[in-house]
Amino acid sequence: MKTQNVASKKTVWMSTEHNPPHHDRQYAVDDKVVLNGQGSMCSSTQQQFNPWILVDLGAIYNPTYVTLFNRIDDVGYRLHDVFVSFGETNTDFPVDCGQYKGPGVNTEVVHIVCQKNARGRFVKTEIKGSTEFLTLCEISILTS
Ligand SMILES: [Ca+2]
Repeated sequence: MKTQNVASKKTVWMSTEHNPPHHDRQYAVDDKVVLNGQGSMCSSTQQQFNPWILVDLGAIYNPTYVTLFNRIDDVGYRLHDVFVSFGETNTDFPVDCGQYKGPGVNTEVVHIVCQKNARGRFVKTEIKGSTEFLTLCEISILTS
């Protein structure tokens, strides 16, 4: 079966936005992974406690795995203690996909294989338990 990135060009929300407009939330789903210095053209929150990026897939899907593209140029270690979960509303995310302990390295591509029967419309990617920037150049959510 052909896999499909159901996050592509969908609507994204972030807990905060670092240095607008260089890290706009839509960069996370624009189908591009760009090396542009200072992580620009990658989505990034401010440095804050429990930062998150939320993708609205527009309909309910059964994702197989989620792929996170870390920033390319520098400070890749900021990606750590990441939890990906799903919900059918944008306020509650009861379905775990999986997690990534990290710390990441520059250019790292993180595949998180979802637990079986993971299902939802809203996908939350969150660094839990830390005050950190959450910077992602792309989020792919694959269904088959
Ligand atoms: Ca991108």
